[in-house]
Amino acid sequence: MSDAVEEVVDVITRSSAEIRQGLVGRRGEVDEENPSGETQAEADVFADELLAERLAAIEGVAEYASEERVEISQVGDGDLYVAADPLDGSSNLKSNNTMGTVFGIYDEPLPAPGTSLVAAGYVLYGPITTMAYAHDGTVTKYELTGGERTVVEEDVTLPDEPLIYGFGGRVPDWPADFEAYVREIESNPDHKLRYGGAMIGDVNQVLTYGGIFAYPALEDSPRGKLRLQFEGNPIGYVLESAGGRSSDGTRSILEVEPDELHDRVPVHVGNTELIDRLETALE
Ligand code: P6P
Repeated sequence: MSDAVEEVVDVITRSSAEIRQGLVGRRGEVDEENPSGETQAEADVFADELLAERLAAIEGVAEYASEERVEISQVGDGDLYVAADPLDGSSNLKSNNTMGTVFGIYDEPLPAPGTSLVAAGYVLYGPITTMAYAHDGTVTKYELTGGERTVVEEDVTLPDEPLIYGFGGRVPDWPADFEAYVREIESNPDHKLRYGGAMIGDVNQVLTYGGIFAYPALEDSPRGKLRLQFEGNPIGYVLESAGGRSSDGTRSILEVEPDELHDRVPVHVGNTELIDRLETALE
């Protein structure tokens, strides 16, 4: 891990402790929308401003961009470009369910394809604060306490036998070919449904138990809901580093060339066999 990449991960580790603590008292909404047209929670703004300030102070970081801000912040002349979803699943705050912080560290100016990621990961605010971090083709899991991280598992790989599935969007809005695929997955008695409304919580279950998470293309939203720079790419990079696959329905999410910073992308991640079958089903 290069010094600058290590410093970014250290800053995110330390910041996650303050983000988690800062959720208390910030469960309301602000009278603003993010660039994707979603109403912002107080905690979204808090997490974004905290990360922006801390990451901008790192010499090796050139740009910071997030789901919560329209423009890319030029913060230095380094060679790392950091994209974050500061608080993924913030709508879960009201119901006190899991949320996360997602980050991608790119080596070219944003918006950038996932193939230019040098590292990516996510912090999960569950019963325990944990991090899954992918770099150099391997995934490490940490427990985070007091602003420090402790390795709990190295060389994390998806279990061979998929167990869970979770699919976003309304069923009536699923294209027929995707729905047929879902029915096939559901028909396997070894699979069970897990969907919690925060991508990071659902993806972490896939990383832990094997299976598939998807927020697919919808009839009224062909690019789905999730954002390429801040969600699709980092999660695709983590799952592919863990021996799984990602797909926008036709190819690895990491191959998708962005047009705009806030592009959406259909997200499907999980065991290779399930993603391969998905792409065949959508052909
Ligand atoms: P829905 C959270 O707002 C998010 O961006 C992802 O974390 C999550 O997977 C998805 O949206 C949930 O969307 O339509 O189920 O509320």
